Amino acid sequence: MYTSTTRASLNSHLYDAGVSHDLRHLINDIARAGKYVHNAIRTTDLGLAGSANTFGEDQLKLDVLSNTIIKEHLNESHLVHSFASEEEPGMACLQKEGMYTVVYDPLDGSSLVDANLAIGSIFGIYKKCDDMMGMKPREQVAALYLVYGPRTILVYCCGKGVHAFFLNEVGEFVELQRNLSMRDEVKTYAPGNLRAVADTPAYAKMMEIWLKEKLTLRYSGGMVPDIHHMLIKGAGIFTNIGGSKYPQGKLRLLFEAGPFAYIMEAAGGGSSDGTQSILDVVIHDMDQRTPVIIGAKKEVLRVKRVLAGEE
Ligand code: P6P
Repeated sequence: MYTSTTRASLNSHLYDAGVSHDLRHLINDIARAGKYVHNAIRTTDLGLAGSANTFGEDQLKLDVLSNTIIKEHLNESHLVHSFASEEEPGMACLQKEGMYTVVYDPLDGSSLVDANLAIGSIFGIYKKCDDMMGMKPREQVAALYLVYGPRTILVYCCGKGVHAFFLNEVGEFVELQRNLSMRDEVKTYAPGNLRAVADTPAYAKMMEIWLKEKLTLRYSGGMVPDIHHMLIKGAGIFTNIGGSKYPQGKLRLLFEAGPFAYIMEAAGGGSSDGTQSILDVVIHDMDQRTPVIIGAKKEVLRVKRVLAGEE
């Protein structure tokens, strides 16, 4: 039985880690929003909201509710100058005096909820700006995600290690594991957008290599639990590359790939869009998609070589 008295709270951890007061307060406010999303997942009836997001995807009631919950908490923090949500078009200003710009996917993988699979919320935090065009995910000052599964876990990074917390019995995020780190090992693989195997021979070759090496498949269809799995185990590789249906891959640079690349590389792993670190991909569109290769650093390099026909 865990008791919060024996484990540092998220707030005390952030304070002891020397995170600036403003960023500490913002992360605490995002964590508070996560508790309400955790509750919404368990109590909101499933089904379509009757609206569509900027990608033309049907929004579930939960997508809309999660987006609203997070937006309200960002507003209440009085620390957010502007934000961009995967569920809304463009950027919006919250408070002129705010110090940060927050980009987020309020409920990634929400279509998995009716199958009772784990899903998550993803956040990237930048110094305040009014226009992100020309910027890169490397400019993030923090990134965090929550994964809503058998337990609700929050993982954050502010550039001083990657740390995990769980929502305990009294509704407090308490420390689960400090300094998550990636070994250069790949025992499991999480290959997304497998439909691309049919029209991308190099992807088919990569699958053959992993099958011949008898790696263990660990793929749920939810980016957040699938990458969290690697960070907690300290090994693995995750891919979601382009094909005919999604030429640039299915995943979004700003809301999904950028925050995870920040966290994964801070944990000693690697990330790539097939050419360069995802952190160095220039943002030219808020809805930009990107191929994603992320996980153990050496394996990311091998995937890059195979996809480039160099191996
Ligand atoms: P595929 C969920 O819809 C999502 O955005 C990510 O969470 C996940 O990794 C990906 O799409 C799944 O893509 O092509 O495997 O269905």
